[in-house]
Amino acid sequence: MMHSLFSFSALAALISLSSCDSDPVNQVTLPENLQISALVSETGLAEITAQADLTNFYTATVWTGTDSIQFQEASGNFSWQLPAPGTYAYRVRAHTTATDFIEKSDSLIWFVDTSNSGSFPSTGYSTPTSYPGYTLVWSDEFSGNALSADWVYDIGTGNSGWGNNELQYYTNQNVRVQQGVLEITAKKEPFNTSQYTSTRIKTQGQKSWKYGRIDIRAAMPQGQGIWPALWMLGDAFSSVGWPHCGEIDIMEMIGGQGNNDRTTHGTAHWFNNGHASHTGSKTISSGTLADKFHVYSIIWNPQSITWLLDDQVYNTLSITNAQFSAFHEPFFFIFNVAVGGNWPGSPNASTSFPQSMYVDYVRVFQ
Ligand SMILES: [Ca+2]
Repeated sequence: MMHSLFSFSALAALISLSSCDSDPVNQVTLPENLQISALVSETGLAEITAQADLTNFYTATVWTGTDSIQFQEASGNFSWQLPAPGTYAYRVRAHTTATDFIEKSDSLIWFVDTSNSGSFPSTGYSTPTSYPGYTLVWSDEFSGNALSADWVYDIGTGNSGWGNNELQYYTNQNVRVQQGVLEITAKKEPFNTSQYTSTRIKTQGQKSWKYGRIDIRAAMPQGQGIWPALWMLGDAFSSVGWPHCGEIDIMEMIGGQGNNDRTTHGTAHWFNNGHASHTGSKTISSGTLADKFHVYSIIWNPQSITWLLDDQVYNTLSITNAQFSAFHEPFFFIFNVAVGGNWPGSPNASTSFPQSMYVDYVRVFQ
């Protein structure tokens, strides 16, 4: 998609003063009616077009941080490959001579639309439907066109943004099941007192499990302030609260640049004279966790919880000590996409909305 940028900036005309007003040979005829426009392709090729009357040639300056690049063309047509997505100030001058000109300024914006709503990856890692020594005791392959009765919703903003000062309002509308996948979408749209909406589903009161191998094949959203999570809480949450009930985060991602969009965090939270936690993380070598499906797994047994990304172990917690009693009770699933909050921070201008998390399947083997 091409993005058209038209200048509305004020004309800044610089008039070269003659040294002697009475000398007719020093009178300067300046260009008139300078119009500038620019297009930036989705690959970052910037094309600036300038036109003015009474002009002999044009110069353009594009700023890249503290550096600038100058161009001169008789035609008024400039093209340049921008080095990276972002916003670049530029200025065009229409000249009669090198020192006699009028000018206008505007910005080149190379915007990369990373919104992934309605479009999930066709490739990625996958895992088998059976393992030696295990029985598949429950799964959701999301092969219908609606959520099954195993899932219910958390609605609203929770207490203090679900305890994390998250920004989204959870509705039962930002979710769909189609083409074999569950899609949960974070949108930038005002709703009640929130500026974002999303959905959080859970099996609380419907289905819960103690121990097993759990595989979740999913493709992530991405971007600063986007916080998808595939996780579990102990059934005791409703009676003893958090963190006494225990929490197992099979996958959390804190979206954003650098390694954020390519790192999964696997964490356990529990109570041990206060909140205790244990985290491990795994960063893929290239791309982001949105590019392909990956399988986020735990192997949870009476001895330990082990976290895997695409069958590669990256974190283990021994749970045999008495402080880990919560992890020897049933847990239910929660799948959600949060926006903002204490851990990721807020979205910024680089964050594309809407952003969707796709889940191809969740399987519990015991
Ligand atoms: Ca599926």
